[in-house]
Amino acid sequence: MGHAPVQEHVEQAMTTHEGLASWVAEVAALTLPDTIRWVDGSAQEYAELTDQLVADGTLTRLNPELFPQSFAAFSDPKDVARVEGRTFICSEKERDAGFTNNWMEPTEMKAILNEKFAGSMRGRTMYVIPFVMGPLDAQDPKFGVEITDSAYVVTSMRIMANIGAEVLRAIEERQAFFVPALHSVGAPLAPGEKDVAWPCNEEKWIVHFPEERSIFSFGSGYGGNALLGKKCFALRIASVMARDEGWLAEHMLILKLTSPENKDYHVVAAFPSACGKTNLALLEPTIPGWKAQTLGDDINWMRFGKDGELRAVNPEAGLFGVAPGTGWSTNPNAMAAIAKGNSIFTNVALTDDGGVWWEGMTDEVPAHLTDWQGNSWTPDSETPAAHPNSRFCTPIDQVDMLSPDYFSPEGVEINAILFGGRRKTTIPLVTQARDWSHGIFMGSTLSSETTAAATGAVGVVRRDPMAMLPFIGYDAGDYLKHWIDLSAQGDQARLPQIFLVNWFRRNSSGGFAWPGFGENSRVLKWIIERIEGTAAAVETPIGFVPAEGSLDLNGLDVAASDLEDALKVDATEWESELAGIDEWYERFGDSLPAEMSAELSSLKARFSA
Ligand code: GTP
Ligand code: SPV
Ligand code: MN
Repeated sequence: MGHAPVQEHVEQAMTTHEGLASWVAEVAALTLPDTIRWVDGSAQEYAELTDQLVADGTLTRLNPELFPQSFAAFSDPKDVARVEGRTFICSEKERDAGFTNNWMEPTEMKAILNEKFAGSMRGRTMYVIPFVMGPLDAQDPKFGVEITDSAYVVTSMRIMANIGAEVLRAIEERQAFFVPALHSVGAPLAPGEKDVAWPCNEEKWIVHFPEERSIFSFGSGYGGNALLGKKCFALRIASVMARDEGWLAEHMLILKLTSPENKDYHVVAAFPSACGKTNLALLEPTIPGWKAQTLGDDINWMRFGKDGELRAVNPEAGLFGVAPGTGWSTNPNAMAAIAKGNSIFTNVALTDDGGVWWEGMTDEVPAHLTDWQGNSWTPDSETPAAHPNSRFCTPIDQVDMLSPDYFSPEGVEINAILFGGRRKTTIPLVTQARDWSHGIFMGSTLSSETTAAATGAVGVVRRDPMAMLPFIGYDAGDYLKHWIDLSAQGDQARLPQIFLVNWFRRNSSGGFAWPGFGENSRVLKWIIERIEGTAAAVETPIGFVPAEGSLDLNGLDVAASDLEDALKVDATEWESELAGIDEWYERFGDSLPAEMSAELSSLKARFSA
């Protein structure tokens, strides 16, 4: 196959942005696709691509009476999650990637990537997707262009980001900088070779060059590895931009709360992958008089406003949520958004009437399903019907409780920052930090049991600073220092209060000590009342915890022993926790900010006092 047809297509679709035109030509010459298609983002194009994916067997069209305009995809069983071990930050200096990232010398990595991408799109269409993360009318919109050989990626990107012709025009008009993000499933087709439903490669490379702000992803079609606007751009590359430009790119939800007194508050929360962000973001409060609206469920870009207030925007346009556990009783707002259709499900189970199902969707388990691997499934089957990391991909504007401020390029002022993890022991339901510096310490020592969102062991406790362990695009110590230094830009009196939460502590019989989900509104109420100075708290070595009677438990049916299990600060548990923190901080070496080691010393001193 020669290059001539490719060149022809490039010339036809030539953009007036020279950098983009030459990058597209360069990628085409390397990857050798059959055709190039510039993605315009239209509904017609989406219909055409989904039709084609259905014909190819990648997508299954769902029963439109149950899920209008919705599809299910089933991945290769070896391509179901992010691959942290295959993810690299290739900064010029190894030191700048830090101990939390895999690193390789950039020219060495480029040589490997050149070899991997050479001819990798043979027999396929190369799609060019202009996109913007966050509002197009932002002061400094963050543009990207993803090149991919996967139509599944194109259709998913259309849900997750603002893509297409209008964005391309904006890039051209400004001759704007864009993050080049190259993706290939790494499965070239020989002439006449029949494609598989989910092409991918055994070998995966998810690579970031932070100084040139570029992304290369090879071998996987799974969300976090392939929808490059999301984790690769909006967290890893954006965290580096944020360091250089004085803002924050965080793995956080954004939630608006209105009190019975009609006062508005905004809360952001950083929980590791599959630890409850989407659920808290779409909270349905169980306590009377409180209202919740969402602004975002996964990624939050924050900067200080002109009055020293911390402001947040969500750069995404969709939800890429964990399906299992999402049900009408636990998360009715997500279910209602999904029920409107226009969604792509990945690795869920199919019902016999052409709908989808996953563990926890309904209390009643269907008598028969087709599981995510295409096998007949009954409640007696020994494996889950849906993969534990199965996902729904749904436009965020289908969420009824979406705050109108989601669309505001200025974002919203933040009153509270929550850090949280999935811990069976040790970490109480809620703890208020003593002050800002102590709050950053809480974030820096955040820990959680690993989940199915990344490949590898599940249920192992690991430190996950600010829930950003897999997403910090530079040295982790520098990242903590950036949090500390940046706050000097803010009005100190307006800095958000910081809290540590844990919905996942277990009782003595191994069950969840706290009911969670909508009942988490009770914890949010206490948090707001702490900000207002009206809720009582007890000072402990680790911070302020609810005083007896200060947490609103009206109408909640929870055993006193469970409550105690959820709330207690246990000195023995903390003894091993302190040892864990010691070990964690040692790994930072010289790059641990002095402020953080001072916080650890004070914590130890408070325990010995
Ligand atoms: P990512 O999209 O991977 O970043 O995850 P996330 O943080 O948005 O997690 P999500 O809200 O999707 O929750 C992951 C899992 O935790 C789901 O199975 C939920 O049902 C479960 N979960 C969420 N909130 C709670 C809670 O308050 N209590 C309990 N017990 N489980 C919860
Ligand atoms: C996560 O793993 O934190 C996710 C899903 O939000 S993914 O976008 O696939 O990374
Ligand atoms: Mn996430």
